[in-house]
Amino acid sequence: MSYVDEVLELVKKKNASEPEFLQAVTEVLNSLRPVVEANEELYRKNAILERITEPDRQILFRVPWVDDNGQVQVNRGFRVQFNNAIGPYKGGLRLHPSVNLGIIKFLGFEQIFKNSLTSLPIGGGKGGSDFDPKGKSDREIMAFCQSFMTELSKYIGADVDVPAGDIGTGAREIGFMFGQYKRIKGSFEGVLTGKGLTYGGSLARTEATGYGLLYLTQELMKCHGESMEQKIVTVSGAGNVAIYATQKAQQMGAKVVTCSDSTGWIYDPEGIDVALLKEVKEVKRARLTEYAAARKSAEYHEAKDGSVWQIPCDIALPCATQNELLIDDAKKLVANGCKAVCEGANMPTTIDATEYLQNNGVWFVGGKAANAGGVATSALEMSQNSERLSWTFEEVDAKLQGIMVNIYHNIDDAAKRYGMEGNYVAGANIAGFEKVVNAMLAQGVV
Ligand code: NDP
Ligand code: 2IT
Repeated sequence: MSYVDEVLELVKKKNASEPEFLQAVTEVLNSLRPVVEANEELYRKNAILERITEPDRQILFRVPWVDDNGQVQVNRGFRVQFNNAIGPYKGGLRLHPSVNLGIIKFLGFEQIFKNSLTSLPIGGGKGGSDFDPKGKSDREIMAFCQSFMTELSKYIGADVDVPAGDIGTGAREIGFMFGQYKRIKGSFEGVLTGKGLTYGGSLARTEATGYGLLYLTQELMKCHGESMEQKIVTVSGAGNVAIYATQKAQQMGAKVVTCSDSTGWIYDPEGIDVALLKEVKEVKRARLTEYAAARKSAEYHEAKDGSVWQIPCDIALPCATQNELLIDDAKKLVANGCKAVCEGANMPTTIDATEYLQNNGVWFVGGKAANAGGVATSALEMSQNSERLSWTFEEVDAKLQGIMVNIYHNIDDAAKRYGMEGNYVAGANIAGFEKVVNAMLAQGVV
C-alpha cells in the first residue's frame, strides 16, 4: 500500500467521528501523492504524514458564564494548536453552535497550508466554542468572551499562538477577549489580531479576506485572458468575508447579484447594495428579510428553497461555511456557464462537487489559497505590533494585493511542476506543504 493510503487509513481509524477533519485530510493527502511518491522513503522514515495530521496539542475547556436572567450557562471551548514548524500557531476562533472538535481540527489542519502559502512566518491553529452569539446582549457576549479568555490565556501569547476572528467572532468579541487577556497577564501584546484600530489593530484587516479573494480571482481571470468588468458574480454568506468580497468585486466592475445567511438568500438583479447590507448585518445584526424589505429590486428566498448557486453567473464565490456547495449546485453552475469558483469560506465545496467543477472546465481555487488574505493581513498586524508602528491603509492593501497575486502564481507553478496544470487545489496543497515539510525535517523529531 502506498504511504498516502496507509496514513489515510490510520487517520480514518483514529478520527472516525470527525467527518469534516477526514474530508480535509483526504483532500490534502490525495493531492499530495506525486510529491510524497517522489520522496517516499524520506517522508516515511520521518513519519511526516503521521505528524502533520496529528495536532501538536488539543485544548478543551469548560466556559461558564451568567446570562441576563442570572442563569449560569456552560459552553465548551477549544483551541487546537496544529503545527508550529514555520511560526507561532495562527488561526481564528469560531463561535457557532455547530462547533465541535472535528470542525476545529479540520480548520486548524487547513490553516497549516494556508498560512504557509502566505509566505509569512505563521503556523496553523484554530479554536472556538459551541456558544451561539445570535440574540445575545452585549453584556452576555462580554461575559462569555471574558470567561473563554480566562482559560485560553494560559495557552496563547504573541510568540506562541495568536488567535483572531472567524464565524461569529468579529471586532466586538476580539475587543472583549483582548481586554481580558491584558487584565489577566498585565501585558499589552499582539496576542490577538483583528483588534480595533485604537489598540493595535491593522487598517484593512476587516476588509482583507474579501478583498484578497477578489485580488486572487482577478489575477486568475487575467491569466485566462478575462477581466472582472461586467461579470455576474454570485456570493453566499452575508458576513465579514461576503460583504468585503462583494464590495471589492463591485469596485472591479463586476455585478454581485446574491448574498445569503443561515435562514435565507437574496437575489438582487440590480446588484447588491453593500451599504444596505452592512447596515443590516454589521449595525443591526438582523436577518436578510430586512435587506429585502428595504430594497425593491431584491427577491428573498427561504434557505429551504434552494441556494444562490441556481442563479446564473460567471463567477461563484462561496463565503459562508463548510459544505455549502454540493454536487447538485456544481451541476447547476456548470449548466449555467460559470467560469470560475473561488472559495472565500473554508472548505465550502464538497469533494465530489470540486471534482465535478474541475472536470467540467471550471477554474476552481480552494479556500487555502483564495481566502488566505485574511490571515496574511493578520500576520501584517503582528509585524506592525512588533515594530510598534502602524501602516497606512494603502500600504497594507498594496502588500495584501502583492501576496494574493503571488499565491496565485505559486499554486499555478506548483501544479505545473507536477504535471497537473490548472489543478489549483493540488497546486495550493503542494506549495503549502513543501515549505512546512522542509521546516519539519530541519527541526528534527518534535
Ligand atoms: P461571519 O460570522 O461574519 O459570517 C458568516 C456568514 O455565513 C453569515 O452570513 C452566516 O449566516 C453564514 N453562515 C454561517 N454558518 C452557517 C451555516 N451553518 N449555514 C448557513 N449559513 C451559515 O463569518 P466570516 O464571514 O468571517 O466567515 C465566513 C467563512 O469564511 C467561514 O468559512 C470562515 O471560516 C471563512 N474565513 C474567514 C476569514 C476571516 O478573516 N473572517 C478568513 C478566511 C476564511 P448567519 O448570520 O445566519 O449565521
Ligand atoms: O480561516 C482563517 O484564515 C481565518 N479565520 C483568519 C485567521 C487569522 O488568524 O486571521
